[in-house]
Amino acid sequence: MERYYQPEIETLPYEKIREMQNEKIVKQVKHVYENVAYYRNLMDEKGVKPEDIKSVDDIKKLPFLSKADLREAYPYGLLGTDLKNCVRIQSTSGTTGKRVVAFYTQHDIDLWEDCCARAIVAAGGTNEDVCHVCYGYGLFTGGPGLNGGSHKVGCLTLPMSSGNTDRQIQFMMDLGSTILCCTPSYAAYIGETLAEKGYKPEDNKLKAGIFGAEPWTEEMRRQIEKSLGIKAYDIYGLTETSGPGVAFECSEQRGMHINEDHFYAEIIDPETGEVLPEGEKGELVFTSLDKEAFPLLRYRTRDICVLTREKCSCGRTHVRMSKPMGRSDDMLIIRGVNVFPSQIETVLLNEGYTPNYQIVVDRENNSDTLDIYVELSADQFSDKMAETQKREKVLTDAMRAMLGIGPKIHLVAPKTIVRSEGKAVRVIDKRKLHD
Ligand code: DLL
Repeated sequence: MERYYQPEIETLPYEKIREMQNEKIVKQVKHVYENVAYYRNLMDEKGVKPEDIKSVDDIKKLPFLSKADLREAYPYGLLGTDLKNCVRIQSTSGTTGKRVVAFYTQHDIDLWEDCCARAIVAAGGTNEDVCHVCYGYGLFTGGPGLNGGSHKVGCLTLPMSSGNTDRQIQFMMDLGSTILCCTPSYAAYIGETLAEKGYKPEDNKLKAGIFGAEPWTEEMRRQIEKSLGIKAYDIYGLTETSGPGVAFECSEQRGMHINEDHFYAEIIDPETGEVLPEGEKGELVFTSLDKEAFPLLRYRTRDICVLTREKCSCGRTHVRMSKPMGRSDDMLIIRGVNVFPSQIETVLLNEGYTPNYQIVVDRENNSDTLDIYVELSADQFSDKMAETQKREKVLTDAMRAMLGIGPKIHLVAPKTIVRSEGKAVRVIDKRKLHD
């Protein structure tokens, strides 16, 4: 039996969701126009007044916001309410340029935690669960978001934060964690470490994992599910819209339901900005319908995906987004060919390798180079040169078939690629350093 955290909203017929969105958007645009000078200027420049927005169909008249706007308006320029009404900030994990700082009123935190609670219940969570949160706590939204959602569901919450894998495992085994929340790359690392310590998948009490914050493939999902003996659910979100829980997977595991009562989603052509019809691939754009402190309208996420309104067997009526196929700015253009790191991950896992790899792109003699470092497991490792060369050749051919270009494969010894405790850094693009 499918369970919901807020069944009256999660299974609301689409027409009713639409009515709710229409009411909220009128109020929200007025709120932003009156309180956020930065956005008011953008609307004035475009000649749009709050009265022009009568329903979500009119959202397309509004100007976009991008990361560049957030930088320009940093830190307070997009604040939608008096600072005295704000109770929290969170910030992006970005390492370059100015970080994004998002503000929250108590109302904003409540709605965000509700979204996370919906995700936990969709993964089978109840007040009998032990929810082990090892997303980072602090400025990153992962830990605080899932922590709040877990409290709302009534789970026993373990606020582990990331790192110290031995301690994670000790608590997990001693306290009988049943739901694991972390990045997929960290989940894979926990699985690997459990196996090294001699535990079998059935030795732990975990039943589900809620993994997101970075791209991961279906092959990675299967690998994690096997190594931990769980069902692995995807969760999506970004600091700019609140954090994790903007969208989450249900038992069907075919796309993530977007919490449409709070976030209106559009797919646009990233080049022209034109809104694309349902089912077409493009850049995901969000309008927050009822956030008070950081009410972004038409925020361009740079995440590329597809939306579908096809009926879902779980009974939820909210639109589903496909797994983001990498950010538009993550896509590598190598010798003129578009390469997504996820394609590389798919080939590696299908060919029986571990998810420990690193992609290095560089430029030599005016031509791009693509090197993929792939770690061998202990049983794959061989000190016979001929055997390693043969493996490298097979993998190079499989990559060429998928990518359209041939990379240089380097098979490296077990435990030589650094493990990630948060978002994994898979790609090093050295061309950016030379430019
Ligand atoms: O990563 C929020 C989050 C925390 C989501 C925990 C899920 C779980 P940011 O650090 O602002 O926020 O990064 C947001 O991460 O635009 C995507 O490119 C990427 N991302 C987030 N979730 C997924 C996912 C958090 N499930 C950026 N699949 C987003 C692929 C994801 N990419």
